[in-house]
Amino acid sequence: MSDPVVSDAVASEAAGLVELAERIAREAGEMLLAKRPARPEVLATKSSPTDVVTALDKASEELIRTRIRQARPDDAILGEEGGSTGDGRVRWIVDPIDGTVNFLYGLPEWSVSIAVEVDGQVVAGVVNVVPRGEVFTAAKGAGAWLAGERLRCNTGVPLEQALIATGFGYGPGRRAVQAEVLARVVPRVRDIRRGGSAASDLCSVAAGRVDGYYERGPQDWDYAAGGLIAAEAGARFGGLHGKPANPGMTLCAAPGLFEELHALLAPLNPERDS
Ligand code: LIP
Repeated sequence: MSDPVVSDAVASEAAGLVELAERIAREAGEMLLAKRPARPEVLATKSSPTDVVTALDKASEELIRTRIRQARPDDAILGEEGGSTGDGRVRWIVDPIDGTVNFLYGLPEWSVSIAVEVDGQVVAGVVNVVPRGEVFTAAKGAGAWLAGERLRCNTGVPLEQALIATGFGYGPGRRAVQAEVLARVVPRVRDIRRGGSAASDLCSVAAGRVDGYYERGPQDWDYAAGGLIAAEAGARFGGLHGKPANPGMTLCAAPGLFEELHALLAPLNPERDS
């Protein structure tokens, strides 16, 4: 549930940033579709043997960084593969391929995610779910959109009727705790969906394709754009105990369901890895 009141200055800056981010996300998506081999190779692993990176993750981020530098050389950039560069009041938060394991296996649930922060506030978000040809966008105070349609999340859904998306990390300890938490969640909701891309899951909340989402572990680059898109579609997006969304835990659902999901999760102490 985004704070509807944004100054005209922020609104017009956000509109320009969304347009640029969308152009860049579409170009990166086209490059990935054109260059993805039948079975991409694993270039390296990161936090665990199953946390993989491909050459195209890096190529996508390099293309995105180049386009940002060409258009706005003074801006800062945080990217999943290249880390933090520059320091300006405007910061781009980039996931060149969110859902890399899906990309590796050829499952149609991966996305290019670009968010833009101004003075510490995310004001623009674009998630290009490339295999589906769907580009979700949002500008702060101006709503969330898909193919010219304004998005609204599902409201008035009680927990026991709710379809909930979630995900699992790359480390066995964290996965064991997430399975423990899931075992307590499953009997209390309609059903669970495991898409594999936090950015795309949050867009599914915005589009009413699921009623809610929660996950421990995704980083800024996984949820910044999707979180704004869901919030601009009327959902509440945050962490546990009043915190903003953070790698410790991210929750997203319409007001009412957000609180019910929080009441279910918080007592399970899910922000742990053993
Ligand atoms: C992915 C997240 C997803 C999570 C995966 C992975 P990546 O990001 O978007 O929600 O469940 O474990 O972290 O690694 O593909 O950028």
